[in-house]
Amino acid sequence: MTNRIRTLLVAVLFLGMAAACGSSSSGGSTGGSGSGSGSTASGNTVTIQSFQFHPATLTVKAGTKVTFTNEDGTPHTATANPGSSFDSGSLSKGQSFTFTFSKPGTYTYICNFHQTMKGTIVVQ
Ligand SMILES: [Cu+2]
Repeated sequence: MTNRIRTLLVAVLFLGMAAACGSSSSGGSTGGSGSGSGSTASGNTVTIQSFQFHPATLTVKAGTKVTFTNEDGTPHTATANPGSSFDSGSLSKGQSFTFTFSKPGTYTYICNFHQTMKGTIVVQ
């Protein structure tokens, strides 16, 4: 009886250690390969999806027209914050807003409805 319990305990401990090792190693490998699809990108479009701006940081050259498109069923905005350089107003699903960034600088913006949504446009 006692031996059986001890065997069970050892088995449980062993399984627990194996599980811990497995999860830590797989987490490390996904972190490494995931860097390729980082949130910084070039181009001239920002997609609003799943309550996030994609890419979170977009780098463009001065004079670039940037288009923000909402793909969520929920209305969102792209609103300069701090500052008042641009404001898309409420964008329903499928609607987009285009703004020309003519002056170099770093423009941070939020969604007025969900102020935890943050994005950055870097104008070079
Ligand atoms: Cu929003």
